[in-house]
Amino acid sequence: MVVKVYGPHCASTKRVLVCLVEKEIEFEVVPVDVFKGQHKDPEYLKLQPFGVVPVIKDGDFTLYESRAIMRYYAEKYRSQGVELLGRTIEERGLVEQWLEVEAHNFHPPAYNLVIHVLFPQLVGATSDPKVIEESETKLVHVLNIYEERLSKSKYLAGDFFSLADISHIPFLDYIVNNMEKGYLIRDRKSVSAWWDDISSRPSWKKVLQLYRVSI
Ligand SMILES: N[C@@H](CCC(=O)N[C@@H](CS)C(=O)NCC(=O)O)C(=O)O
Repeated sequence: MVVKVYGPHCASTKRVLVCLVEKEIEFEVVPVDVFKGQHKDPEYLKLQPFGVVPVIKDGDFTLYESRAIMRYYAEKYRSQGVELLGRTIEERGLVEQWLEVEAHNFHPPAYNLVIHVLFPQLVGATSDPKVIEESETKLVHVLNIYEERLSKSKYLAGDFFSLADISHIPFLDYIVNNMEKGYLIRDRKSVSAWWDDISSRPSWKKVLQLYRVSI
């Protein structure tokens, strides 16, 4: 059964797509144009009632929330493709810890920067300098903690690539390549080396090449 992935051009969806590529899972994409408001169409809301992308359909099974989708496929296809959940219960615990850190500490200020720095450039949305300043301060604090962690281990959860690393890629890409805020990464030696490593994986290159246009 080929997995259907809705809204491939959005950053949260790319998190899912990288996971599918790493797990060697066949998928097809269904375009959802958020600029045209297609994510609020009644038919789409039947799949994702909160009106955001992504959502996946796997036969009769529907699932939304990008991190939940990644966890689902990493578990379902445990023995296929790259192992993304760690090999021991402790490694799994650390993968979960850093996935939570990504969702609750990294993502909110990174998302606010995208909304207030990148979106105004792309679609003329309004920008609040106070939000930009506060978000950058929060992100600096988070990235200083990452620097400490990554000076001791190659990846966030340990010396193995995992879902925790994947989850950061799309928004880090915005920060480094789309918002002229690459210094946040490049000023931190270990974070910078980690970014170079995870962003040069064939899975991310493939997703970027296929679905580069993103918001
Ligand atoms: N927690 C959700 C968030 C998804 C999300 O924010 N998607 C954005 C695109 S990256 C979206 O659909 N934005 C449109 C909107 O908020 O109206 C997930 O991880 O799946």
